[in-house]
Amino acid sequence: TKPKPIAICTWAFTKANEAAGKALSEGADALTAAIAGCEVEEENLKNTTVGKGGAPDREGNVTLDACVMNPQGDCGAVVCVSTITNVAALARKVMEETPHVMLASEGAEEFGYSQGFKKEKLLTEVSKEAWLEWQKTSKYKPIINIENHDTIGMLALDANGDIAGACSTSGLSYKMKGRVGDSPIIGSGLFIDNEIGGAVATGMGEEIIKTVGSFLIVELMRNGMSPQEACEEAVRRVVAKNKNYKDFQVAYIAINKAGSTGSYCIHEGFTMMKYQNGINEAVKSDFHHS
Ligand code: SD4
Repeated sequence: TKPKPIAICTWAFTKANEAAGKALSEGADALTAAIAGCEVEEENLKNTTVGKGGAPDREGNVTLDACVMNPQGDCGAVVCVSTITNVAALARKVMEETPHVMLASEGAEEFGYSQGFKKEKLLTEVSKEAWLEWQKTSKYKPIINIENHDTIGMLALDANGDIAGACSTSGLSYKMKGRVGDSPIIGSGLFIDNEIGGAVATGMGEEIIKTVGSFLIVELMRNGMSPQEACEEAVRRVVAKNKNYKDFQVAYIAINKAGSTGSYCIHEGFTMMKYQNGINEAVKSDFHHS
């Protein structure tokens, strides 16, 4: 028997996860539901790590990264987008309407306008002021779990039992101009194999890319691990490769075909949201280091 539809996402994005979960209950396919969840945070001006209102790079430009992957194994991504809010939906258009997987900066933006996306200013007054304040010291040290809102990674299992995912971020605050993290990189920030399951990441993108975290988790599940065991092993790989792991956060969530879910992170403070059967719950993640 098929599991009941499930939506899970990174961090305590209650509304986003509920939007995805409800969409699934109303019959949406997994990819549509995952993108609907991301849109809630992309449009939330108070979230300074996703979409409009995101923290800018060192030079004051907000640049967004996103990717999506569907149950057929198709994927799409956009990187360094500075004028369009709904970048997960834009990544879907790249997947569906172009012969490519990834478009960057102006190319992605121009393609977006041609698809009906609005040109917008993404830097809000609040984010601008925080950036001006940061400029006084210009210390570049990403802070662990600064707030309870961060990159959104969504995984959805729909009524057909199909799995899809989406990931959307403004990246690390005050990053170098042109810096791209793991979130739009298929296999690192997100990976789906509809025969096995899916995984999505949040945290220090450089470390996630180095260990190809989301692909690793799906492969570990293929070899028999539960989503929980696979997330734990992927975090262990990051920790084993970088002795400075106490200074950054990496967190993963995963789901398998049977509807089991898992989450794990380096440092205490990460939460996964899970929506199933009309119940939206926050699941505190276990962690490697205290
Ligand atoms: C990045 N992984 O750009 C993203 C940032 C993030 O929670 O997840 N913040 O590296």
